[in-house]
Amino acid sequence: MTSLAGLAQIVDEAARTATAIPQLTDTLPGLTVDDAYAVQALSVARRRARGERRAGFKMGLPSRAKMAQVGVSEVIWGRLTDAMRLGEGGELHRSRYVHPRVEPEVAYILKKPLEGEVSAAEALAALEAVAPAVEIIDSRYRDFKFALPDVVADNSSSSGFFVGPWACPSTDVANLGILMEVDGRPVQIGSTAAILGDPIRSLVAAARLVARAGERLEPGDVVLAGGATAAHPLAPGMHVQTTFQRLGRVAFSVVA
Ligand code: OOG
Ligand code: MG
Repeated sequence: MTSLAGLAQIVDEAARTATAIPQLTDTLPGLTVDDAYAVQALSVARRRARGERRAGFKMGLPSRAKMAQVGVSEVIWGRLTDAMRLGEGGELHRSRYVHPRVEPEVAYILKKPLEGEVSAAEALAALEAVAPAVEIIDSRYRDFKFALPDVVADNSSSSGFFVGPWACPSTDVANLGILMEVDGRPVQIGSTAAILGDPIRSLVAAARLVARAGERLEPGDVVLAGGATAAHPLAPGMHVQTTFQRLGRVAFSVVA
């Protein structure tokens, strides 16, 4: 059987070279979710060895819209590096991805650590700031199709993120309207309440789930709370603008 390190190399190379691969579970139907998280950790260690730095964590599939879109119904998480952070108002290069999609999220940045079982009040007290954000997800699997262990091993499709203006941590983001437009045309409309009822619950879940992997959320970490709506496929020439009630907007253009 292929080692976990061997699987980490496969998913990391697929991401690095923007090449679609078959699902790991096609040939390894017994791959467990725990093994998949170990593969994820090893693949992100390869990025770190190339000089990428820790930037935080992303939560995945916190909303029904997202679960329905990909057919996996469990909250998952992944790791962010500084190389994934894209410049707000800037450009996204389509050729660096296999089949990128964009989804509206809420970003938190921490000023205190969070570890294990924490309350929503403790999570709020650990916040430095909150911001509107969009995540660029790019499953490395052919046709964006995967089972739970596949997507977890593939760092939960992490590939990029744009963060808008940081706001005061006491800003209530529990139920804010979101409008995502492509070239001025609405493509997704939703609310931050789709994220586990309130995105702060996603931060609480992040503290709990990363602790299972022996890690904790650290001061300076960015945590993406997860997609509030289904994700929208990206193509060169598109201008994407996502407006969040109260928080402001995040915009970028897609180039070849
Ligand atoms: C898995 C990652 C999901 C989210 O915010 O729900 C995710 C995927 O849809 O490829 O990032
Ligand atoms: Mg996401």
